[in-house]
Amino acid sequence: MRQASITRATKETQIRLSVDLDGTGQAVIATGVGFFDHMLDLLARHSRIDMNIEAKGDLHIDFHHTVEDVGIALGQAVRQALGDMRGVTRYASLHLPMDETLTRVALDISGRPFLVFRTDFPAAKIGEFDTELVREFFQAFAINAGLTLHVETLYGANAHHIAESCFKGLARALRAAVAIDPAAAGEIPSTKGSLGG
Ligand SMILES: [Mn+2]
Repeated sequence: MRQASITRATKETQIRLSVDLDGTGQAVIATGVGFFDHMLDLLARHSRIDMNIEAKGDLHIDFHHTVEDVGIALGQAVRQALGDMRGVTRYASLHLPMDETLTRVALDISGRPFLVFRTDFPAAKIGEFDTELVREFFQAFAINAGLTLHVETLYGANAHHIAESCFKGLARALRAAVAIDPAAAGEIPSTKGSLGG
């Protein structure tokens, strides 16, 4: 069963979260940040990873701790659910169009975390949401999930579309990369015989 639950409590945030990599994309999301809930809902729906995410953070300061800590906990859950990564497809990449925006996402479930994030936003805010937090989420998620993750927005004009293309691109790449490769089910997809560093 490729499932995991994480509970994480600090002075800044309290998070309860669970994932099922072999789900259908059902999402129950409540972070207190409307735009972030919208992005996480897309992430679950398009990855087909079931996600239950409940976060209570210090939103009276700003959204930074909540967004980053959900990224950390969600990454930890995905890594735990992957186990020894036996049978996974491992690599995936795609271009994700969203109206005028085009974002390319490439990822490797490598156990060797690395983020390249080449996405600029034409606005500092989407509603109350700081657009710089998109990168913070991707960084926290990639590092804790053990992903090598490259995100590049080739062009785009609308900040909402740009953010959405990044999250949907991540979701679709994750869906393909975590899928069990039927030709190699039971095998660890590495000549080293293990993934994880
Ligand atoms: Mn939208």
